[in-house]
Amino acid sequence: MKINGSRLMETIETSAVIGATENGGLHRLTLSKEDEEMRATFTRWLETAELQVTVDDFGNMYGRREGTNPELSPVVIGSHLDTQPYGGKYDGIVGVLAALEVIRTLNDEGVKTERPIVIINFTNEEGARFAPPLLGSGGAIGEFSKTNVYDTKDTEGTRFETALVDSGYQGEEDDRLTDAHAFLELHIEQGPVLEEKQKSIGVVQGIQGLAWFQVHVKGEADHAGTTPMSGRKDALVAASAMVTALSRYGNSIEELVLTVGTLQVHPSAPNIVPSDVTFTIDMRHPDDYMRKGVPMAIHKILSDTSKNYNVDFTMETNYQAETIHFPEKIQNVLAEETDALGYGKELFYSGASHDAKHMSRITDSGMIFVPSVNGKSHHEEEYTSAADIEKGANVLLRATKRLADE
Ligand code: HGY
Ligand code: MN
Ligand code: MN
Ligand code: MN
Repeated sequence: MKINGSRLMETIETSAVIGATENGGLHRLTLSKEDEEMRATFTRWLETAELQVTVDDFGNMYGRREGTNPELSPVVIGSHLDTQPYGGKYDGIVGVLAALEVIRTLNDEGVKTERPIVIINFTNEEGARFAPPLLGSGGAIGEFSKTNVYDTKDTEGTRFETALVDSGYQGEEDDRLTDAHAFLELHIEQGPVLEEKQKSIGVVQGIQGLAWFQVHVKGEADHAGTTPMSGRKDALVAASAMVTALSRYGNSIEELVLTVGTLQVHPSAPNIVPSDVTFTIDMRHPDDYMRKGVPMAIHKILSDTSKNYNVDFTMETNYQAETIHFPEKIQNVLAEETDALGYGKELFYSGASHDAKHMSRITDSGMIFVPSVNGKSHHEEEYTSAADIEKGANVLLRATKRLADE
């Protein structure tokens, strides 16, 4: 039994029209008008595949296919349909639509599984509109509450709950996923490993830990024309020195990655010395012990720099997660099914974060990677070949069926 590759690619291409940018990417922020249209289309696809559709109180969408023994806990497969502001058309989307293709194939073949199968579209995985990232899966397992959700720069100041209600995807807390036999996520690698190793399948061993910080630099507004350079408390000059110092520090430590991805200036007028700057830091490293020391080093850099530029600053941690390790059992299932299909595989840890991290808190979880050309992602040029997507979906089909019959 194999999936229908052309049907899967046609479904992906249909989804890529919703929120399409002129450079072939996607602008489909979670719970935006574009996401609302994607969710409505996805609902139609779920219903056509005879799945029972539910939505929970974080807007996560579930499609359930009954098993011959409905008492057994389900095998859950899925990912996310929301994108970065200028993202690609495969990140997250491949995982959700390949899960749908698995159901379509089982339906076509008239194959029943013992366990139910549930497919999921998680809300706000990207964290590009609301923070923290992986919000839907964190909410589904009760790790995040809606009170600690905050807007990032890309919203018109909409609150998460308002966006949920306005989009029509404010579901019920009782409809959260509470129990699963296993969770599998097919995802593009978003990095260079599979391409370098010339392999089509990644069996993911785990996900590196990370932390998100928000820094607020406090200077003093002044007239650009009358204030001498020497006496200024220029928050933007200070923040620029901080960002450069952080980049130097990130470069000095093996495997550490530090990214300042957003920066806002206030009052942001051409003839006013900036009084306030806020910026975010995304910090990642695979070693939990090593990662623990980094925030202190970052704080020292900010503190020394603030003194040199005569400004104040605050630094808040608004998200952090340990490195997680997927269970051998699931890695073995994925490796054996990949071998049975005759595909080349590589086992390694994920640099990017995924909803499977949260799902691994409640059930045996695992991930299948397919190659990203040039390792590019979170970019409109993101590309994975149809052949590799089809291979990933075939591994997902076989592993799902095997776990649903155990
Ligand atoms: O940021 C991440 O790692 C994920 O791709 N959103
Ligand atoms: Mn993703
Ligand atoms: Mn992403
Ligand atoms: Mn993900």
